[in-house]
Amino acid sequence: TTTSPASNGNLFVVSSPNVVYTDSEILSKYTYRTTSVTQNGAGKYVATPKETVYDFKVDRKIPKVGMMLVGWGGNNGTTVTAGIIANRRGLVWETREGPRAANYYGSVIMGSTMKLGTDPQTMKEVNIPFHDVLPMVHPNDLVIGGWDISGMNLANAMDRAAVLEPTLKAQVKKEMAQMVPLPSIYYPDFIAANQEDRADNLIPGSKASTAHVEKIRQDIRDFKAQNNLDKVIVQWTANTERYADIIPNVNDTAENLLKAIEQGHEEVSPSTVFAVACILEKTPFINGSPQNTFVPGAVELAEQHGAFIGGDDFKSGQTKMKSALVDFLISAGIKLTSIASYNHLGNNDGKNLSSQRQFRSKEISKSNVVDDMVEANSVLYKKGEHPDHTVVIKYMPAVGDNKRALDEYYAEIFLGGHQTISLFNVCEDSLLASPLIIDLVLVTEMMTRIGWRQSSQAEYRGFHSVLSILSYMLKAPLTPPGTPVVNALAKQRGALTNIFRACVGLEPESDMTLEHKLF
Ligand code: NAI
Ligand code: DG6
Repeated sequence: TTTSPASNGNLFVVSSPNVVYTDSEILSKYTYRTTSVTQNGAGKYVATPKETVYDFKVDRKIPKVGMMLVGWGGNNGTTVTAGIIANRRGLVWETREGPRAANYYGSVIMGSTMKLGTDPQTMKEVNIPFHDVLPMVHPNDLVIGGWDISGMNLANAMDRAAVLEPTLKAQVKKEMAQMVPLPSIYYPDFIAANQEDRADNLIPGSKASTAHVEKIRQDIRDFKAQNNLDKVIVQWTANTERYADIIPNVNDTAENLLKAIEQGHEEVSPSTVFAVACILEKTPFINGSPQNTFVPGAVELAEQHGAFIGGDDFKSGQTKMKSALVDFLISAGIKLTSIASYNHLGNNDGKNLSSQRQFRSKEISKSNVVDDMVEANSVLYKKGEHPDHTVVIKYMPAVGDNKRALDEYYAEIFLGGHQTISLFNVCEDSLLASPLIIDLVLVTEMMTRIGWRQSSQAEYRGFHSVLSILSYMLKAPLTPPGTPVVNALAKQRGALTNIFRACVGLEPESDMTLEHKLF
């Protein structure tokens, strides 16, 4: 059973001596159980169960939140804006297949459920909407704004994107025509030359500067004040940039990065300037594109300021399938030997990616997504052994946002046999990416209201600046320095689900169902 939706954390209470509800907070005591593994003198693993007790504190007051998008006038920016307006107003529109109503399909927070537990009478699972596990912001309440190097208003930009049905566009057009992106920073060397003709809404200056950082900080403050917001989350959904070179004394430390910006160093990208501005403004910043926005100096700066950052690259269709399918194959004991991933698309993202240096950023983020699963299986793969993996992206204007993704997975099965799986995935790219933009904002915002401490400590603190909990929505998850990257989709969802559960004192989701097996 799935209970009825949206009640902002009031759908259930946890009845436990470890959980206390006050008017303003949920306080829980949670025992985190792990297994510590060492090797003894004889080379044998020794596995020791370990327990750590944490206190979690969740602020129950749902704030008024602003979502500022860099690249607001693009396909994702206009689509997510129209989508939120459509949901807020409960719009219904005609299509050739009949009426369609606004929904949040594709959002794990708004569209999926979590098992709360089992009803002892019926022995059936009780599932609740993910959005109801903690007191979360509702996307309908987000105030939206942002920047774009194209000054087109959002209604015209939505037409340019050519994603939505005309009957839906007609209903949101008036509101979106009032929305005009703020001017942005444009350093032409970082995105494809073929983007130049849309760059008509610019903050003067073509390389990084302290003035640019300060202007963006001021924009955030103004947006917050004008809309009476408690907080703002900024997200990069602008063009994919080329990688920035990592240069000693330039972007390797926080101090050097700030100095490089002050001196107008040409290797500091627009997305890094946005990240730095947000970090200094203590505003969470998420990178939805693949480039290395978070150069080491930016990560260090975020840590120094206790500001949240997350990235990289929205994981929408092909890669989401890959991180689920490869997990399935390898954990089924099947030896994946190659992946050929091809896709073509005709939107402006595809146009930008037709340039080699921007394609290279995307190739990197699409290629590294199976590493952890391969490395974890020493039965199938020798140390350092890897499946072959090729990624091809072609620009095909005619198909617009309707991306075609073809994948061939080739695997070795029992006694030298072969299994070939071919996938043909067609979807409107921006309709898959938009719900991820929403999830990233909702989860990030939630993380700003969660504190933790070990039971012996007096003060609560926040999670690490690098929000690896966002991994489920991202192709190349950024993790705190020195910590492993998890790409396997089920593990990523498990982390998200179980951290939320811990905050209300619930055990991790367990599929043992001993209650159905031992009676
Ligand atoms: P788009 O090309 O339609 O939109 C990007 C927007 O960014 C454009 O309006 C452009 O004018 C603007 N822009 C470029 N540089 C800027 C800057 N410095 N400051 C402000 N605005 C700037 O692209 P789309 O389809 O919206 O995708 C956006 C990003 O998200 C791309 O990097 C893409 O690779 C990434 N992405 C998209 C996915 C999808 O499914 N649509 C999935 C994964 C990642
Ligand atoms: C073509 O690869 C364009 C890209 O921007 C992708 O559409 C986007 O990164 C989504 O990729 P995926 O692999 O998550 O579907």
